[in-house]
Amino acid sequence: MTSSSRRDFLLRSTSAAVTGGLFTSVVGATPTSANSTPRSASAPGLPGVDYKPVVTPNGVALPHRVVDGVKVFHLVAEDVEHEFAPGMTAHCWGYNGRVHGPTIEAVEGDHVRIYVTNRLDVPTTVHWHGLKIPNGMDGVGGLTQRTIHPGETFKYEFVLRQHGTLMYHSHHDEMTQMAMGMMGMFIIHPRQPEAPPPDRDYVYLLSEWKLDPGARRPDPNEMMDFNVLTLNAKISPATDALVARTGERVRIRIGNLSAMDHHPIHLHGHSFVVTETDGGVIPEAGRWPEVSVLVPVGSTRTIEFVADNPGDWALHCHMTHHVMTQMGHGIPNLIGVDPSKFDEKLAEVVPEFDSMGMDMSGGASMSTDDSIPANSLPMISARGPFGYITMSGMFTVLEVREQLTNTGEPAPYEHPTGTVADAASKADLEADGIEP
Ligand SMILES: [Cu+2]
Repeated sequence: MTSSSRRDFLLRSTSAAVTGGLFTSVVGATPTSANSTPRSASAPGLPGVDYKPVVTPNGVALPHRVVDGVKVFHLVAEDVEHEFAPGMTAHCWGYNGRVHGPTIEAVEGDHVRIYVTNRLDVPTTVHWHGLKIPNGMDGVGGLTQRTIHPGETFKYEFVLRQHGTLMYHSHHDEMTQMAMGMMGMFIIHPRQPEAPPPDRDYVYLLSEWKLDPGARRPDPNEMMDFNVLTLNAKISPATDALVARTGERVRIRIGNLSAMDHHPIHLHGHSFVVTETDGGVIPEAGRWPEVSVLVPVGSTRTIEFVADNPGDWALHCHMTHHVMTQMGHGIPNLIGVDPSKFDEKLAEVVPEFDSMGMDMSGGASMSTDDSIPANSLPMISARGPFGYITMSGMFTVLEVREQLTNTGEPAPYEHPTGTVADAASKADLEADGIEP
């Protein structure tokens, strides 16, 4: 199909969809703003009028301009020097100077045109994961298009016929290009929402990497032992916290484009329901309460809940090795071993060695300790108000507060008296008949 016939096809498809009834219910839909005039289903959806923009923690939205009623985006595939957390960077591949790429956000019925410029040294394509689009726009190298050669700019163009939490990623030399970071989220808001938008609408993309201590390139050949597990390409303590005021309705959209691992994402202190997958909205009768949601590779899951429990609540992958960073796994099991002769023996070969004070943090300091290898981080995260938090990787915190400051920044959580677990007193033990 030539580009002009393709455009005709797109235009015909749009008008057919409108006259055919697909969008009939939203033609002339009144936007949420009270003063605005009714707008047609094919008018480009406006932020703040037709939709409430999502928040991508540690990320950004891809800007667009409107040309003759079409939303025009531009993705640039390129080398990116990416920081996973202070002290750990890598030469990755991403889009528009970022790993992962910026979040694309639009509205059901929008006509979008997405230019993709390839500034890499290798051919690539972009696939629009979960989108119901013409086959030739699907971005599968060799199958639905020829690849975008270095220096070329391709044009993808389609009408958004659905709403939901979707994704985009390279679909050429997938194993390498996705392992290098070439992915992002694609959010399509409903033209006419069934319910008011949530107070908070967060977006995460999960991924996994192999980055050996000292290495500067992720290793795409890894298929088992991923050692950097990320939320929006960041590891704790660099993951932004989520924030909510008590009583607010919170939505968290989670996509997973890891190479090999599903991730059970677990939220503390609340229960939630899964409201949609990348296949669409789950009917209310088909939802049930959960505190963990398994996000399979190549899928999205959207959860919603009311933040009704103030405090600092962990949000993390429940696979315990996925909240470690750069953990080595070829280690003998020393649990229960008597280490008393250990230092003596080891001192014969490593004179300076002292096992006292060894822990999994790799030492008390995070970044000033030059005894850890270059471009590496301790396996676990950072200091919390009560000491070391023994999680890194796919871990962040949901900060729920009764009040937020004017800037929206939460103050440190102050636990009401008597609500923090602590050492039991002698009187407690005696009163309850507990013998430690
Ligand atoms: Cu995981």
